[in-house]
Amino acid sequence: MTTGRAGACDHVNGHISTCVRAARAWSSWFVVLLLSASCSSPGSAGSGSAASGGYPAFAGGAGVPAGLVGAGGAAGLAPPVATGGVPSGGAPPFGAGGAIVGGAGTGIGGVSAAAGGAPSAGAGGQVVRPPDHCMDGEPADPSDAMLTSLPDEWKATNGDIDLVLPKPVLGWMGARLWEVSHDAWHNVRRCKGGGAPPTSTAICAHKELIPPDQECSDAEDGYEFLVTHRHMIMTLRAAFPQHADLFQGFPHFPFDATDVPVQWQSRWGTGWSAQIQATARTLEAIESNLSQFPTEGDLGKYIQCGGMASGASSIHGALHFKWVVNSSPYSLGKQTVNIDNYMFWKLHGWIDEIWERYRVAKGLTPDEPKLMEAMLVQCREMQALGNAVDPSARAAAANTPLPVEHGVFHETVRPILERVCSGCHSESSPEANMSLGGHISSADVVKGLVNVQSAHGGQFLRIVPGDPDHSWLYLKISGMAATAGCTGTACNNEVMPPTGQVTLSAADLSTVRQWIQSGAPPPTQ
Ligand SMILES: [Cu+2]
Repeated sequence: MTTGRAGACDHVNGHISTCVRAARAWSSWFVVLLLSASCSSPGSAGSGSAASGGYPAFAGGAGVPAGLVGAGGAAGLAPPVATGGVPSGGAPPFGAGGAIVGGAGTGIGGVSAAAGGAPSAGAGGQVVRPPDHCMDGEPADPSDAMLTSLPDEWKATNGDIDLVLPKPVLGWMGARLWEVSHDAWHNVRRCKGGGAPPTSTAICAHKELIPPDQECSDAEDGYEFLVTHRHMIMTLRAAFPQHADLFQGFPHFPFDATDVPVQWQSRWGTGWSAQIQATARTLEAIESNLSQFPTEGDLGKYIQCGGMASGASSIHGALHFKWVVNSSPYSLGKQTVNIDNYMFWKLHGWIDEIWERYRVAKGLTPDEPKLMEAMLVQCREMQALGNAVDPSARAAAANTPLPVEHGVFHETVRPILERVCSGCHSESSPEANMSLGGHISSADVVKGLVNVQSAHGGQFLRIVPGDPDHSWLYLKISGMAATAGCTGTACNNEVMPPTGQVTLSAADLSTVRQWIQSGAPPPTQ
């Protein structure tokens, strides 16, 4: 693939520059660097021979751009990322030793060694180091040639269809522990109050991995949210270059049911809330709304967190939860597996696109050193998190038999929660740190509810025995949260479940209410 690159810096319809589009097609950020060398500084030495000579070698699917080194001779990548402070796990700075051409040279020191599979002296006196996907990018996966661009379908017993990435892609991600790393990436941002209490976040035992910027606490967290998902998107597009459209976002926010695949249309429900529509319009006109977001991180925080202080829900959450198939093993609402879901990439691709438009409007280039470094840091972080989590421990827990239980909660309330809520609030990835179903005993579900502080309900407890009208869970499902007088900075008044196909009947509501009213007793064994 030799998508147009030379002189392809003009902006398309005020959208992302074609350079970036081309970069994304192949798409490791290190290719962005190469491209930006030719895009952002036309006329520089970097836009000349070495750069052009290098692209086909990489884009042709070899994955490892041996051709770059060959063509470039002594050209070394000007490494804006290698500015120190990168927790690089021992990899030496790359590009060192190579001649830097016009500040935008091409070719990566040591990549030639990686290409051979064994470290050896690189050409031009380059530093030799082992292959490093965070710096080299991922090679195209052989299975790419056999894929179609169609997602797989998973069918629930009620006929709901979940769309899932093709099996080879799931295998690729699994082999790299992406599901667990991505899950841990979010959880580790909830260890210090990002979500309370951290019931299922074993990752929090790894204190050294807990970032100071916890979920939704500040703009830095918002920035990391954008960057880490871009890291994943671009890596996948590099690994499956012929099917990069699997990881392409919605072309615009799905305002109408017809904007989403036909398999999801039955779950459209009542559409979007007025607030989400307003948020979407703000983002779709991002070039006119720059002043609302002083920094990229502010934009990321707005997308990820919404305006929780004012009770506004986030557009990221709304997109995640609208199409949840509760019983799906690939549920969009289950953080442990949601990256398997086709929709995950549609929604995150769209978010990434909005962010890129913001960057372009702000005059930020794809090779901005801050971004390059942040991408590398996020790649390293995911790797460290994946290594810290032991997937076999998780599997063992899933195989532990549950106790036999009885009682009102277990027999009447639990089935409702299981049907309506467990797609997002499961034991394995409890949204808001609250498990309402999955492989968990009813005793533990109740323990996580009764007299437990709510995560996004201000002063409210989840369940106050005998008092449904002051129990945040009941207020949320009955639609009374907005008028309940939640105070503080963590009030999300959105009705649960989110607007979509799954609904609670009046009978369901009264079952839950009666259980709370009678003192919310735990199950018996
Ligand atoms: Cu995520």
